[in-house]
Amino acid sequence: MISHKLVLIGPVGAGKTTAINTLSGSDAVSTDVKASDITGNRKQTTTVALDYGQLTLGDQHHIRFYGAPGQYRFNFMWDVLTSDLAHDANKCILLLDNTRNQPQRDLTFYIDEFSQLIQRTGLLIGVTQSDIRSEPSLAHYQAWIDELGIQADIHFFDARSRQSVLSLVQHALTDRIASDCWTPLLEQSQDMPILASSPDGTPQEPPLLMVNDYLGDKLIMKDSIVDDVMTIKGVEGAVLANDMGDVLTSSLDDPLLEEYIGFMAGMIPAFHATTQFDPAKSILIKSPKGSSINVFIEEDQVLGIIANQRTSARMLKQQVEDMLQWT
Ligand SMILES: Nc1nc2c(ncn2[C@@H]2O[C@H](COP(=O)(O)OP(=O)(O)OP(=O)(O)O)[C@@H](O)[C@H]2O)c(=O)[nH]1
Ligand SMILES: [Mg+2]
Repeated sequence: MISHKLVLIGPVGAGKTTAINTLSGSDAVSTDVKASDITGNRKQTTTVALDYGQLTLGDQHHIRFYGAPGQYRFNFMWDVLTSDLAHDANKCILLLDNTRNQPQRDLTFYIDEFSQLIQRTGLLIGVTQSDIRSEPSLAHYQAWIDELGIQADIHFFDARSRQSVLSLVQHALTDRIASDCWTPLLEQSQDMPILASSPDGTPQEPPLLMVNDYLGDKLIMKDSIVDDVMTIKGVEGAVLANDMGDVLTSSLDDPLLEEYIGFMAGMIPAFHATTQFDPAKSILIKSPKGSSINVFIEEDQVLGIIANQRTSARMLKQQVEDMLQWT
């Protein structure tokens, strides 16, 4: 029996747990808990440790699947997966969700976070939810990976359909498993219905999903982001301002700090106009009180977050981006 290992990575809701569950059924091990954060807008559960599943092809091939949690706050498991459990993986599969606001940012973020693993294994990209929103297209994804100088095949697929997941896995192991080994499994799964239950087997209510039109790289922050951000552990205050430096919404009771963030927001367009640098996307400053000020810039909006120093800017940014999905 020849063993193969695949690692599934990608953002919250991309379908890592669903894909492994679709393949392995009741044998799959998942560590999902009820989503208590913004993820709950999209689906009932989220992975906190990892997913595990396996598949056997006749008496020749045994495939193990490891799924990472999507949320950055559980990224200690990313290290465990890449340096231990799945350090000898044969391929890394990046799953993306076509209904998220910024699939390109997701793509860049996960390729960067898992760059060492990807260098060893190569990369395959599977994009779910294209039945809900067809844009961005495969051509968009191709252009983005070309820009990153990465080689990867890209496929739309549905993590709830066994046949669809099997053909993705077949692509991932195309240089290791002959295509005729897949025929019996693919034929058996032809008439299988789309999976409609959550990883623990309970029937799943389809979430009422509001999907925005695809806006390219534009991201719009609503006033409610300030209240949402305040629920993140380690966050002490948040301010939404425009690029003129006007404070739009704030949770701060420190007018000086508010003014300071507004001032920085107002500086940004002038800074772009007078330098040849690319527009800054984020700025991190240590505040006089020993916390850090994280400023995220989105076109004509600026979100300032005061957080304690143990909170990493990278984690904050990803959690904020998750909060801007599916609202
Ligand atoms: N409409 C549609 N739904 C899909 C498709 N693929 C997966 N889903 C649904 O999308 C959701 C994916 O959720 P999970 O599998 O928990 O996502 P995950 O990647 O494990 O997320 P985290 O563990 O939170 O990082 C489930 O509700 C699936 O039923 C697809 O192609 N189309
Ligand atoms: Mg999961």
